[in-house]
Amino acid sequence: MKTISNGFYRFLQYFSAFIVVTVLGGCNLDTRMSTFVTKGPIAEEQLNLFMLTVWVTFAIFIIVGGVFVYAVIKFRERPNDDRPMPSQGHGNPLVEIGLIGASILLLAVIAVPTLQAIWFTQETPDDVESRMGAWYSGEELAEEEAENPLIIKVIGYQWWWAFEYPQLGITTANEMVIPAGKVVHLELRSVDVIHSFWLPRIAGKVDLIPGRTNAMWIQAGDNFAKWKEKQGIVGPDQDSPELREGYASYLQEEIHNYYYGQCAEFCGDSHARMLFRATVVGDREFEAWVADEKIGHGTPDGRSWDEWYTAYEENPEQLTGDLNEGLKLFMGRAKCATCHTVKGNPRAVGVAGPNLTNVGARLSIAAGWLNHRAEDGGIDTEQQYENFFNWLKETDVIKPGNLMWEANGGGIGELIDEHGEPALLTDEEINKLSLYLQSLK
Ligand code: HEC
Ligand SMILES: [Cu+2]
Repeated sequence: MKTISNGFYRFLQYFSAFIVVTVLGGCNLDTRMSTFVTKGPIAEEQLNLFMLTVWVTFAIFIIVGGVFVYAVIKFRERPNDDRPMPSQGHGNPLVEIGLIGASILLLAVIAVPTLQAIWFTQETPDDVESRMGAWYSGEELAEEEAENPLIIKVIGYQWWWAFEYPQLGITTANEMVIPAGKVVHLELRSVDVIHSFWLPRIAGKVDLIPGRTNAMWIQAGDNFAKWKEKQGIVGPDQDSPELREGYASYLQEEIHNYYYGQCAEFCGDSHARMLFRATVVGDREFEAWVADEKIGHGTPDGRSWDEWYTAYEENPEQLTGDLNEGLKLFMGRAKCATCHTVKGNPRAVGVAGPNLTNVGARLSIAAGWLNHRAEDGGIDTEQQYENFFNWLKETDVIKPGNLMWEANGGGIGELIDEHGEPALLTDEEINKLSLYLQSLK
């Protein structure tokens, strides 16, 4: 008898040590996709609500657990115990009504801030300093657009994201770029199944549902007013160049960054590999990025596109060099342009796959699954080359079931050679395509 209980106690000791080490060991809250280290008002609101719920339930846990432990200790059986059985209570109206009342009260305590938070996150605020007209000077905007915040249409595909900027006439994929401290209004749609937009440090989550447009707003960092409030600077009229400078350096140091997002609704084979990024930059940097996206790319050898295509049709042999060879494959045998758009190139206008304008300047491909971001935040070009190469060689291995490999009739998995025989791209061809893609920046 004694040995069994000793063994059991030893087991309990080890088991609790194990639990403490594993649970607390996982307690690094400052990770890339942490919901605890927030960088924007929506995530902050959600965290506050979560913590309120935690405290309320923790209080219930302590009270119920306390009563339980008290009863277990007080009424436990002792050696030679000849006390009478404690009274066996049942149906005490006072206790029952009291418990019902307490539950209702606690639910109310949680419900009110929950509803407030839902409204807060649903309604895009009209923040005067976030209106496009107030900060965007990249080009003249139509009047009603200047009154709005930046709008981004987020479109979910199996298994990647398109980000359209309707006011600016540009589209990018998998890495959205947004200005720091500004309200951004998102319209979320899906072309196939349900996906979910989740950018943990900034905001989450809203579903992308086929046949329906959902809306949400996000903001990386606080606006000027909120920042002042947190600094303890009171009075709405407080404004000065020094304050503005302080606010600017807050954005620069704490908010400008590269944020990690993820599809948060199971959406098929490669759901776990449907990530995305948000690069948060300053206003001028944002404008420069937009300008780059609008221009897109010229030909690899500096000819005009008309000249290039004339040469391509007359005698492609005269277009030499790795980049020209890569582009010839892109437009020809490899059929890349049937699915991908490259701004600038008038014949690369496919829409079944991600827009590849400036894909060489992005820090990841394959919807964030293959990374080439160097430690200093720039591009690790060797890794980038390898990622392009592997992606083109083994798309189906890197993202099982992905639609670049599988697409009916046009997928890269079904290429043919000049004799009409099935023939995948050779390593040499993939090399040239990879170099070409790297040059798109
Ligand atoms: C049948 C249409 C189709 C064809 C043809 C096609 N692609 Fe794709 N491509 C896609 C789709 C769909 C994706 C997204 C895959 C995913 O991440 O799930 C993609 C993704 C990519 C990506 C990653 C982009 C990003 O932002 O993550 C690159 C690079 C790419 N394709 C290059 C090429 C090249 C080069 C070719 C020609 C050899 C090619 N594609 C041919 C449909 C196609
Ligand atoms: Cu998804």
